[in-house]
Amino acid sequence: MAYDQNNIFARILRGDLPCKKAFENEHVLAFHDIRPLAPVHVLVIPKGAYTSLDDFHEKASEAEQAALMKAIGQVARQAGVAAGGYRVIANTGGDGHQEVPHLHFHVLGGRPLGRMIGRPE
Ligand code: DGP
Repeated sequence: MAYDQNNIFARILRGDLPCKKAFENEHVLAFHDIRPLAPVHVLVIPKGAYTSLDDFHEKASEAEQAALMKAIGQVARQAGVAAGGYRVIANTGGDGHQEVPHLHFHVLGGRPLGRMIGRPE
């Protein structure tokens, strides 16, 4: 899938749309989800134009890949959920119900999150 330069997270990265920033470095931006599903719900994204995890693994540098992984841990610690536990989710593609076509990790915590996914109906 070609990268859509006008997806919402690309616009946030360009500064065209506001976000409530949680963390930033050279390769990564993290900000609070606009529709939080838990007391802590932060989205961690690479600054590079990658649609999905596959795209990221194929094209991103080692430095970008390491920075994203490290940032997820930093965000969890900074948000105060590292000790109590949290969940990291990367919805990917159609079956994964990915809404925004820019790679992002959801970091969720601050309450018991229940089982990973519901059973199919
Ligand atoms: P996903 O289904 O994994 O692609 O989830 C996309 C998430 O992005 C969803 O939880 C809501 C969030 N989101 C959508 N638009 C915006 C926005 O403009 N700002 C912020 N902060 N989050 C957004």
